[in-house]
Amino acid sequence: MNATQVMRRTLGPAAAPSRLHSERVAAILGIALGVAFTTCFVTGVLSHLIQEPPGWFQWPSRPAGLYRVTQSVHVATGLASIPLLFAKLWTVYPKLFQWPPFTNVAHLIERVSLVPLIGGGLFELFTGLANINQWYPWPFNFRTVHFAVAWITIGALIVHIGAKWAVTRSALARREEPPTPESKHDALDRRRFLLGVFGASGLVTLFTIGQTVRPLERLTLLAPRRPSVGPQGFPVNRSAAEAAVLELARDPAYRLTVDGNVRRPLELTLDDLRALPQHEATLPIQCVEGWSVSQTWRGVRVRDLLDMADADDDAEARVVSLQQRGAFGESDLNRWHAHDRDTLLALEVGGEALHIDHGFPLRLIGPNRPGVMQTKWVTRLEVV
Ligand SMILES: Nc1nc2c(c(=O)[nH]1)N[C@H]1C(S)=C(S)[C@@H](COP(=O)(O)O)O[C@H]1N2
Ligand SMILES: [Mo]
Repeated sequence: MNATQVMRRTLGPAAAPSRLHSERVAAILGIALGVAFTTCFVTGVLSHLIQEPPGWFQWPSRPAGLYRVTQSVHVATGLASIPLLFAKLWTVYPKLFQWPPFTNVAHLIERVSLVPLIGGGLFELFTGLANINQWYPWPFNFRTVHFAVAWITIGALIVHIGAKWAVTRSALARREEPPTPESKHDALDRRRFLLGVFGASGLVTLFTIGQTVRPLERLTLLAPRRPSVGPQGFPVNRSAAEAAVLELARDPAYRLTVDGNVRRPLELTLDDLRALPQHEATLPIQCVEGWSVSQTWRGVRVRDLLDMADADDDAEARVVSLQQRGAFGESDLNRWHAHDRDTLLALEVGGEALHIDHGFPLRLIGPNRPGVMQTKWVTRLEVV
């Protein structure tokens, strides 16, 4: 084959329909994408439920590292899907412009469902990628819209799988006809193409997963965060300056208030807090954006404070930050989280007082929670 032929084979579907655009390649990529999207969807819905629990849902505080796994899988499967989705679109795009556009009603429905499927898939991957880079080039709330479009995309995916089930099965089951030199060549091309695509997907994973798998940190070439870079050796999601709490956090008049539905409200200075029994726990921060890091924290157990304030045994609590604006200024502790032995209002990390960017004077840290619910600069524990 000369160079022009190679070009035509790879770029010119209209000229000579390349075998790379074959049903078999489309089917294999489709299965990989189906698995990745479904995994990403399930872990994403879970993360959403944890952050905005409906009445029937209570996320447990154990196992302590479970959310670290599910959210790392969410971000990793999303990132790995990017090369898969583009390869799939490239494989099928001659069919997207076929004429006539549909032949019967079932075919029409199948084709119409491609709009939310492709549009939704591209939208989810783009907004997710922008979010982990903390780039918000849109006017809407990321999580609400990312969640809504996930349902649209997965709905369209189910329709698509239903419509393509038979084609996929026969494309995968088809026995090779007696090989000619030409067909052997095509098979080799297809195999190389698929290897390239899965290789790209694997490399994306390898070069980003170090943001959460510590031994691979040095390979973190594509992820925005490295788990050992930041004050006290780990990342900061939002600094004290960005949250506009520098003065409040250093104010000698700082107090922790424990109030709400309690029989003995408390007001504690920093020295009061330091004089209480201290407890140590090694727990991860798992940011929803994909990075995570485990640290050893020391501070006062939330359940001890609830006992001191004489709250009910199954009390739930809201943790409130000094931070006035922005969405992360408070978080809720359900029954399990409020009473877990390792849910702390921490004063120290790694044997030092908290850096102000990590939440000095006091931060929440508890097992099995999204990073965004590990509230920093805590000033109030309101029993609800
Ligand atoms: N008050 C307040 N607490 C907060 C945040 C915030 O913006 N404001 N960010 C949260 C997020 S998204 C994460 S991942 C963790 C990160 O903690 P770190 O900055 O100490 O690493 O803090 C959480 N606590
Ligand atoms: Mo986060």
